This record gives sequence, structure tokens and C-alpha cells, in this order.
Amino acid sequence: MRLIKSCLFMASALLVFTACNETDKDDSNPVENLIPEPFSFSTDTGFYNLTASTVIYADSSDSLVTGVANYFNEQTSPATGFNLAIKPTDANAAKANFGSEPAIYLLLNPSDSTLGPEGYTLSVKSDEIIITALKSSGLFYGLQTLRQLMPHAIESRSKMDIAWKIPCTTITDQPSYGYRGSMLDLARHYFGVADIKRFIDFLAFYKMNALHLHLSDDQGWRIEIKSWPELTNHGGSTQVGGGPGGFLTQEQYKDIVAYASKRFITIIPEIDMPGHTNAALSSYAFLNCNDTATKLYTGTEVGFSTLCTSKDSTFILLKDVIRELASITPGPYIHIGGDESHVTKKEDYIPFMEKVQAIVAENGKTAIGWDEIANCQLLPNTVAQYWADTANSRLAISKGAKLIMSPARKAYLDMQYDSTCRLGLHWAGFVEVDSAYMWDMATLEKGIHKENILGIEAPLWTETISKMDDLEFMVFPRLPGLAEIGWTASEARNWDNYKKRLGHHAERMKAMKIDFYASPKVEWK
Ligand code: TNX
Repeated sequence: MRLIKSCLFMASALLVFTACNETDKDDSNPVENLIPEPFSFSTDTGFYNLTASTVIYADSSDSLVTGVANYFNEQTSPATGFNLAIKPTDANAAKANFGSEPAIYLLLNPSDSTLGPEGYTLSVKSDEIIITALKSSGLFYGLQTLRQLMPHAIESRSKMDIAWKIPCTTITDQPSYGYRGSMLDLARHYFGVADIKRFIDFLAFYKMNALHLHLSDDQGWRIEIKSWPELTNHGGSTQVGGGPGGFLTQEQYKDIVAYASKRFITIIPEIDMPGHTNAALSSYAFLNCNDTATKLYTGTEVGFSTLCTSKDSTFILLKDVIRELASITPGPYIHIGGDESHVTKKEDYIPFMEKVQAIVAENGKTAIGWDEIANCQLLPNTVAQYWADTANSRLAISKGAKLIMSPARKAYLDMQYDSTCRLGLHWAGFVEVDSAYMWDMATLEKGIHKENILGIEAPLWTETISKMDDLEFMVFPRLPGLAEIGWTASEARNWDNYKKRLGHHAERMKAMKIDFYASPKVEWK
């Protein structure tokens, strides 16, 4: 919703130049260039000038609010050189203090749930900034909006000597969908803790709240399982192309979970099965029906491997894997894969996936499976992830399941932008930045409606992606658009408006040192 009350920039342009009509309108006010676009906003006159004397007043009724304030300091102090004081407050004390000193107020309003658990209001006035929300997550998103209202140099990691002016505005915001995520495939090429954390920072900036880690596949097993050490010692020792691979220790995984949680992001671990399991089959011979360990695999074919679904010993290992994973995963979900099990007979696949769903439930977690899981009996909360097969997805809905929407032809970050793209695959087509943006989850497929959908997930498969620069090139600039599809109501979205905002985003991505694809579909500023 665009509520343009007044426009200081237009007014100043009017003084310098002659006219201020639609064509030469200055659209550089950051309020008009937010991604994702907020539910409603106004562009007001004036600025709040952030200086070293700004105090952040954090609502003391929830200790997470101080964490949110700390995170804002962490994000902004490298560029500003300030370390803003953080002081406790409550709603009444804050109100009494309004107008008396330069401050950012982070206030919880437990009696107002109209904007939901992730919504917030943000008011920037020349003498103070007030963010209110039902929960600390809403305050966090309000501060992410504030970051985007600041000059793009705020994303620099070295001190910048500029005025930190924030344009006055009133914003009311809340997401359209509760699940907004991405997936990183650590199995085809391994990415370590620092890269994963950088990826998490990207998601947080665009108000995404889930990171699905694809932790096992034919080419590698990437999470330490203490009771079955060969899964990583052997199964984690290589990757596509034959490089050294790698894996996360449980301590590293817990560190990632904590890092994500500070940013209100839930980690969803995936152990893919019964196909996509060559790394495990190579690590323990007994997982194969013929008791012979396979060779490690460094190619990119899919669909050739399967666990031996008829052996008890397979389930003994899987129970340990899921128990250990559940014990280090505070989030509600464990993803059990289930895709492309082309060499598992259907009569074996179905009882296998049903048993694994039950093991997940025994460990207090909810299972997610790729859309093929719809062929099984589903436990009441099991979630199906739509990636390719609409019939499977409709079947899952008919069994009462909710969907996570990851249609490959729109949401796969490993699809090439066009035929000249040096990275990526194109089995689901080329996905230019406009195509990745111009769709709506609730109308893309017949029989899949908003009430069936938890939200969006944009997966990055890494068959062709082996380093962070390449990852960034595939992820940006599609990720901001996919984040907006999850956050902004579909009626409020259109490509022409979005592409202008994305064009203004270039400087911000550069300040973050993101190696993005400068798509010709966008007029970069
Ligand atoms: C299909 S999506 C796969 C992955 C590949 C991906 C490449 C899915 C559930 N399975 O194993 O990496 O295509 O785009």
C-alpha cells in the first residue's frame, strides 16, 4: 500500500530544476524502495539524524528485546563508528520520555495482536524513532526496515564519515506468509560455518525466517553423528568434482543454530532418504541390500542410490541419526527428503517413509518431505514441499498436509538466469529475475490455495556452485524478490514497481560486497 503524504525529495528537486512531474520524479527516498515492500507506509517530511548520542530503549519485559537492540548495534556500528547505549524501559516510562532525548524505542505491546507475531509499526520522527510489536521478532523486523531506511553505506564494514539521516515515515507491516526460507545444499559442495553465517545474514536482512540445510546426499554426508562416525569421516570426505568435502561438527551446527536464532531464523536439517544416500551407503556396507559398500561419488547424476529398506539395521542407524539431530535442533522440523528415489520400489518406499515419519514424531519433531511423500500415509502435521509434481502436492493437500512452496521453475536459485549463464542448471528452465518475481504462491497451480500453504522456500542446489562468490551470483538478485513474495501481499506486488526498488538496491548489495548478477531486466542505479 503506497500512501505518499508528501515528498521532501520532490520538493527539493523542484527548487533546483523547473518542474516535478511523473517522469523526472526523484524516487530515491529509501521509504519508497524497501524490499520487501511494507504493508503500508507514508513518506513524511524531515529526517531523524542518528548520532553517537542516540539511546536505544529496549522493553525490559522480554530479554530478547535487548538481544535485538544488540544486533542493531552490531550491524550498524562498523559503518557509523557508534556504540549506541542500550537502556531498559517499559511502555509507560518510554512514553513519559518521548521527545526528551534522541532515542530509538523498542516497545512490546502484548495487548495488540492485530499485526501478528512478526508484524510491527515503525515511526520515524525528527526527534525519535519508535518501533512497537507484539513480539521481539516484530521489533527485529522493524529494525531491519530501519537499516534499509539508512544510507546504503550503513552496510559497509568500515567506518564511513557521512550523516546518518533516516527519512521520516510511518510504517505498519506484517508478513503475508509465516514461513519464508531458503535452502542451502551442503552435500554437493560443502560450505563452512563462516559462509553459512553470511548466508543467514542475507536471509535476516530480507525478513526470512527459515534456513533448510540439505545435509546429506550421494556426494557427501555433512553433519557429525557421534554414534556412526564413518558417515562423516568417510562419507564427508569428498564432494562434486572430487574436492575434500567437509562436515559440520555438532558443536558447529549448534553455533549455527544459535546464530540463526538471534536473527529469528529456524534451522531445518535434512537427511535425504531413501535415495540420495550414496555417501551413507559408501560409509557402512550394511546399509546396502548386498552388504557391499559403494564407492564414493563425485558426479552429479541423481536417482541411482537407495538404502536397503527391508533391513532392521538400516532403521537402527536412522533412529540414532534422527535422535542425535533432534537433540541439537530446537526448531520443530526435521526434513526427511524422499525425492527422486528412482531405484527404490514404490512398495518399499511407502512403508519406509512412513516409518521414518514416525521416528521423527517419536523425537518430538514434525517431518517435512519433498512432494513425493504425498504417496504415503501422512501424520497429522507432516509438511510436503512442492518442488516439481503438482499432482503429488494436491494429493498431500487432500491428506490434510500443508505445503512449502518451492516450484523449481520459479524458486530454484540454482536455475540459470539465461542460456549464457556460466553457473547453474536449466532442467526446470531459465529463471530470469522478472520470472522469479512474477508469480503468486496461491494462484500458480490449480488446487493449491493460500490456506494450503505455509510459505515459500528458495532452494540453492550446489552441483555447480563451489564458492561463496558463485553462491552470491545465483542468489542475488533473485532472493530479495522471493523474500517479497513471502512477505508482501500479492495484490500489492507488481514487477514494474519492484524492479525500480531493486535497481536502487544495487548500492546496498555493493556495500555488502555481494557479487550479484546485474540482470538486464533491471535498471540499476
Ligand atoms: C532436483 S529438488 C533435486 C536435487 C537436485 C536439483 C537440481 C529435489 C527434491 N531434488 O537433488 O540437486 O534438482 O536442481
